[in-house]
Amino acid sequence: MDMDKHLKEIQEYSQAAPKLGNQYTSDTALKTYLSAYMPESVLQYIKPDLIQFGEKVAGEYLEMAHLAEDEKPYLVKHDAYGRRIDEVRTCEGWKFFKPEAAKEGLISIPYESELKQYSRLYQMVKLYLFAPSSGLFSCPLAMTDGAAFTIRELQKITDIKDYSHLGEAYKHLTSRDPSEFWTSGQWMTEKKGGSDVSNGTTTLAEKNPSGDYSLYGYKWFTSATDADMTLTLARGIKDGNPIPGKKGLSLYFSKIRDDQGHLNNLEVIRLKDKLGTRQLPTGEILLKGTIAEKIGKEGEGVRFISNMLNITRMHNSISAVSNMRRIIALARDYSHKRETFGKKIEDHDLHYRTLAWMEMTFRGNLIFLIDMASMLGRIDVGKESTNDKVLFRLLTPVIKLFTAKDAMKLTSEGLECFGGLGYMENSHLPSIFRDSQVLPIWEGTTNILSLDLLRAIIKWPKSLDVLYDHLSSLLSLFDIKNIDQPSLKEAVEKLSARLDSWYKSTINIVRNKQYMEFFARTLAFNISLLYICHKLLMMYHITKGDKEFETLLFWVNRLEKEYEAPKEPRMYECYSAREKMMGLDKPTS
Ligand code: UCC
Ligand code: FAD
Repeated sequence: MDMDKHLKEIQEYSQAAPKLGNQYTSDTALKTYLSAYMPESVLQYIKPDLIQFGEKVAGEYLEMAHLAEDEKPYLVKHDAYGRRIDEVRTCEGWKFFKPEAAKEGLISIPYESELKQYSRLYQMVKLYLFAPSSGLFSCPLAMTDGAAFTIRELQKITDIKDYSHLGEAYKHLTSRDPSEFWTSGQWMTEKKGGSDVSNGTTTLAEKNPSGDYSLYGYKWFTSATDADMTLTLARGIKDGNPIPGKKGLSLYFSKIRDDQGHLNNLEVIRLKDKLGTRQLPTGEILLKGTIAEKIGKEGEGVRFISNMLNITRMHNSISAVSNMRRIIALARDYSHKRETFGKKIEDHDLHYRTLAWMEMTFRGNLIFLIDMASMLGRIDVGKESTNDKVLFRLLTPVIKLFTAKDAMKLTSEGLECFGGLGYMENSHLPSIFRDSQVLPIWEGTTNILSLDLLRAIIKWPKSLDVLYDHLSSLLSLFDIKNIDQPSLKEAVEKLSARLDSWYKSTINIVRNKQYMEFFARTLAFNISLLYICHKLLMMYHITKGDKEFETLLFWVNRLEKEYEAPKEPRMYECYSAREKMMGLDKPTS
């Protein structure tokens, strides 16, 4: 036997790598759902753009995204002569995306509003195609969209001319011209609190004789330190003392650099060393008299910045769902290339079943996203139904938390589909998983968002009725008694019974102040499952397609397995009972 030849052959052997096709044309679920949510004429109009963009994100953009991942940003604090410069250096890969985002209209589309109520869905579909090939530039874009939306909302209640720079900023944020386009930061989190912003914010705002403010504080997490501007919270001062609590906080707008390019009285203390999102220059920033303008109403900073939160939470969901789709696309292609036990892995029933689980899971999340983006589109242009505003408020925290958790499960399973290769950094697969782990944390953790849901329900007690009526109307698309397909009949019956029992028990929880908070998370997951199932039922009603039918059955089955009926908490689960039961060991210190 020729061992040299043998060794040469082994060394030269390489496994065929997974490849991405056009990310629009190859996404059957996306195309099907868009047909249901957009008129054919609108879809035909945007199709050429989606096709060209679907091609770009699978080619040139992906290469740039990999570059951004391989060449992490770094901070240069001093120049050669000892001068403090605090320069955040980013690579070509990262820099590539800002002009591209402007040219592709990734922020401007819903503000130009060419397609009226469909503009937002169009934008969000492009962002969905973009996110996993964006080298995390999707993050500054999320905040940019949030800032543009917040400024536009402010315009509705005040005269924008009151704020000298705000109108100008809006133009930059929504520009298609790369030389004009700005990105925005969102500085909320401080050392003492990212969730509890009202109590955790220690940044102080001192009024200057010119009418603007100087900010003094430490922003503990600021993603995209290289943004052009930011919206931030700071605490007012009265009679020489900080105004305590929520009423002390107002919203401020600030440019990061002055016209000469110097930092606006701030220091970048360090860039964070993170589990994922390594492409993103997340820093700690010391505000040393940063010049800012107060915007919105005095003492209502949290309420005003919530506009931004609701948009960035939608972007979070876009990233979650698109990460699911990306890992499936790669795993599916790989399953056709990798052979084990004498056949392709796609031909092993058990592997195929894993891929199918991923696909079905993704589809439910995708319809949730498209539905919410459509709703936001109607709100954007004032064409919302009476229910849209209530549902959007109720469901924004829900979609954010649900899609983020599903993204974690799915991308983990997705990595496993590549065996050991999925664990290799140079495959660029691990970042899909790592970058998903941030999604349940930033923009509000799962618990905080569950409490936000509760807050919305308490504010509008009728919102549960609105949700119930909306889902019931989808059920009534089918006349249960006359369904002749047994598995469909069973699914519709199950859904109907589950919706009724959910409504009754939820009304009871909301009345029961003692356990309300305890059930917030259960409530959020139950609503997600119910909402998705009913939307899939609607989708099957429209398409009568086999795939839509199977997806519906999958999700009704999931609802049956995961639905959690509210019941009195066990002692070990309850803080109030902890003293008696000692469910947890004592803290170490
Ligand atoms: O993490 C961040 C950036 C990451 C990078 C961007 C990624 C984007 C995705 C891209 C993917 C690649 S920025 C930091 C994010 N931080 C948070 O999400 C904060 C989490 N904490 C909360 O959400 C809290 O619930 C708070 C801070 C919003 C509120 O807590 P409080 O202090 O208890 O305040 P209240 O009393 O509950 O709310 C104050 C007012 C109320 O209005 P009024 O006074 O009229 O009753 C609330 O109804 O604000 C209103 N409000 C809202 N309104 C509060 N939340 C909302 C909301 N979501 N929508 C509308
Ligand atoms: P904490 O609030 O201390 O929460 C700790 C735990 O306690 C969590 O599990 C939480 O769910 C739980 N908890 C807290 N309160 C309650 C409650 N009432 N009931 C039940 N459970 C509760 N922030 C910005 O402002 N701008 C940025 O650009 C930004 N970028 C970021 C980038 C990255 C990579 C990361 C990881 C974070 C970023 N953040 C940013 C911060 C992020 O928004 C916060 O970390 C997040 O909101 C959580 O706040 P915290 O870290 O203070 O956690």
